[in-house]
Amino acid sequence: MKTILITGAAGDVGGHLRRELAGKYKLRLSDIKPIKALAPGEEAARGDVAKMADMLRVTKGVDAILHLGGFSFEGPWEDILRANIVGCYNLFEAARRNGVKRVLFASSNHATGFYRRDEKIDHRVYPKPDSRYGLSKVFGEQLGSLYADKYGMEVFCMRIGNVNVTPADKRRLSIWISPRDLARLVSVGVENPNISFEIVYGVSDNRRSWYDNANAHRLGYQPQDDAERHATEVLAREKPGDARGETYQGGNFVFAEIGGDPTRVAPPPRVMSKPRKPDNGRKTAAGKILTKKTPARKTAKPKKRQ
Ligand code: 15L
Repeated sequence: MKTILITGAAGDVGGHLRRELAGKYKLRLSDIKPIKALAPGEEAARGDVAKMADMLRVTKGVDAILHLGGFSFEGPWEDILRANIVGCYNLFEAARRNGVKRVLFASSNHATGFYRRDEKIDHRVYPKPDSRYGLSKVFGEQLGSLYADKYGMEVFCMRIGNVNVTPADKRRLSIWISPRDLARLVSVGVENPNISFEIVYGVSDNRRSWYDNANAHRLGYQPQDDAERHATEVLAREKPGDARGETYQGGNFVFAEIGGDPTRVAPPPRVMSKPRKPDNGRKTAAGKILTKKTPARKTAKPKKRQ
């Protein structure tokens, strides 16, 4: 049985996953807070993500890491910097030094929170963080990309919506993930043998989803839950929200501390197209690109019929 390190294991998401993954993996649970009441198959390894020595100790000898640790909402820059930037770096670097290849990174819907609710986005969109917190999640994803390319690590970034037993409000009807669907997604991240660097959305199969989660499905994710089952109940207790928060996917994170006019949010730059072969040469009729090294073969002009 594989041993998985869960950082930030004392939090709510950690609690759901401990229950859902019990018996499937051995769990090493790490958090800055003490973890009490260990279940069979669990061990505790207390550690502060901001301390490299702690991360080197807790990452030793595991098969994969699920990095939930750090600040899980908007906060002062000093806290985000310590827990989510320094902490994330320490985690990846400690994993690399200890030879742990597989890291599942708990990214967030707030990495793309400045997309509008009338847009459907996939894993290839340009990030549009809605907060310092969202920005730290973009940092974590890009750190994962660096460690995958440079050191051959296998990094699975899950842009998690909101983990709860039932969806809490109207916005969450689009981004909710049930604990058991999250456990399914985590299992894909741990077990799929062909992961180098991937971004997926951590959401259930919600009818109102703002995400095209084809990449997760391609990798084997089969969510079973849909927030719609709870929609009548959720909408009946919904109070009218702030129009600014209603426009963007990130909700309240978007308009917290907002200074400018939120209707003027810039469209994403056109930089996310697929890389192409350099077309610094001419193309043959078959579409082959000719560079200086591969000159065009002279083709004889068809002779005119006499
Ligand atoms: C998140 O990323 C947070 O960790 C969580 O606390 C929720 O606020 C969630 O997003 C959300 O958007 O509902």
